[in-house]
Amino acid sequence: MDLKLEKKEIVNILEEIGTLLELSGENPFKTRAYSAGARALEARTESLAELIESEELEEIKGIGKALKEKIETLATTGELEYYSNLRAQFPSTLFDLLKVPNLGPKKVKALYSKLEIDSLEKLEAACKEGKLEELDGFGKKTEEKILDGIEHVRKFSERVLYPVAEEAAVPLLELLKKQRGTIRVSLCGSLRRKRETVKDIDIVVSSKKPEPILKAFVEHDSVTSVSGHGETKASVVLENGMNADLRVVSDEEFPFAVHYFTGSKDHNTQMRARAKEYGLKMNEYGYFKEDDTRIGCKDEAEIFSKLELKEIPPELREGRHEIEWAEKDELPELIDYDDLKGTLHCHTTASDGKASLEEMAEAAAELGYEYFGIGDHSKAAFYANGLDEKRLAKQIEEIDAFNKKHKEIRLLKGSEVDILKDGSLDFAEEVLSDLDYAVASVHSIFNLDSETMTKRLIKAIESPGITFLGHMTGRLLQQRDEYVFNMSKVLDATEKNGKWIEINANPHRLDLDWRTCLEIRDRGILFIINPDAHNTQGISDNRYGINVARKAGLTKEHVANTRSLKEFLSLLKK
Ligand code: DGT
Ligand code: CA
Ligand code: ZN
Repeated sequence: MDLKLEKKEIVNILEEIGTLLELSGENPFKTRAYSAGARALEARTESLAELIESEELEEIKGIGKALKEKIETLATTGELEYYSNLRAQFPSTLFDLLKVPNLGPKKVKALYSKLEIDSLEKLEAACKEGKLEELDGFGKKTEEKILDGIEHVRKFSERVLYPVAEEAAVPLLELLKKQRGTIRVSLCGSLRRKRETVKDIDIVVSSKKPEPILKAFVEHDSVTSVSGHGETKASVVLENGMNADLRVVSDEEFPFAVHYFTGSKDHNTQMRARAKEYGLKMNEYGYFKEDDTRIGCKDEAEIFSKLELKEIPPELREGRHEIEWAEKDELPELIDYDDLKGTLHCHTTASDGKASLEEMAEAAAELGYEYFGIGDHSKAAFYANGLDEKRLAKQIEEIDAFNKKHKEIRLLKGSEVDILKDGSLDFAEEVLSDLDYAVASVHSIFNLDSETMTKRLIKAIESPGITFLGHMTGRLLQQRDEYVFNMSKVLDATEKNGKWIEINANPHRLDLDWRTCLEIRDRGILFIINPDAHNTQGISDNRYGINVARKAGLTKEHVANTRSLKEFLSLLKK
């Protein structure tokens, strides 16, 4: 019997359904039926296949006919509409609240329905403002406990954003590089592949004497506890709550270990299958012929070339198109970190930025940018002190004055115009026509149905004065889902109207996602990488946007702001 889910997975889903029903205020009998069913199923020693084949499920105390059918559907199809519909009723970030100690479904329901709290961030803010005290059963003490609990959840949550992991990894790599016995060092895992979120840090070192290297690693300042310390491997917990693993291998094995632990798993599986076609077994120690003789490789490039592949950059190793590209010598020459000649979509103190126009411009010039597009909020974004027509006109004058005085960088006039509920814009076309560019963004009313949201976005992108949509899906990593809309229709409209696609480089957003960018890469639509910076340091966030672009296989040619000022201006005119 071919089952899509294992028993344990189904038990978890049944328990979750119980929780979801409790959240939606269902009667306690119904809720309890699911958790009881979950426990009954878990308690049986037979395999799921046996239980289904012998028709015994229904007989189990706690599992009736209805539950039996749901279990069978889950087991055979891997899905259950009832379950997905329930889940879709709540934002996914709401479930994070359940991870806070002592917050059960009942309390979460009260927080959600009475105070509209649906994420850890909102919960934290509400506790700090003392808002929970308004609710029955919550007091000052509870608020303090919840704040501690949030800290705890954050510390031990599964994944962190890329910059958090990178910041923790850099000092470890430096430490390992300077150890006397170290021959080679490489970062591996999702961090080397530049994923948007990272679970743990993987590092491989080559050396003849692992011991002192492992010792230095577990004794590093940032280590709070050691969870494993063997002869060639150590695992530690860092002060930011992350795990880090170090493996020390011989220098002959190093390239294979680095390749293996860089992953991804899917990439590794495909590589192993290809090795097999070449009569080789592949693992983290080397290539092995049928008679077990080992074939060494001096570096990763040689590992690939043994299988007649060009060297695949780590960012592309996600088990997508990379092996096919490497085989046909079609690997893209990935855009690089110093390829951007300018950038757009940045805020100043005129709206919700923390630095003045001059300060932002100076910081951008220091990064080597030739042009820099101001894009403050428009008036509908009143909470962000959005500009009205009059203040925008004044800013345009300031920019003209700046450009007269400064030759090192060209400021471009722009606006981040709010897309109103019906897709019309917060500024009229005549206003937009005074600007060099405009980005249109959704900042409110996220929960429209798909059709309405799709129409709204299309209407905005069809507006003549708009250059691209800002943070198109609205997601906030680990905080807020994308809004529901038909992406391919919006992309069609983007293409048809000769508009661009923003890669918003803010590490909380990384919107558009690299997976989507990869899928649409060859449509001929230009991308633009923008930091959405609200202070001077924020401009450097563009490097996270470059991570996205590289993972999507984009070259310089795909990205509008790799062009010189002159070319860029002529692109904007079109
Ligand atoms: P994450 O979840 O952000 O830590 O992502 P990774 O890719 O760093 O995953 P991790 O740390 O579990 O493992 C590091 C690499 O080791 C992974 O990318 C590929 C390799 N690896 C781990 N487990 C397996 C496995 O079961 N099969 C294969 N083929 N490779 C594995
Ligand atoms: Ca990892
Ligand atoms: Zn925005």
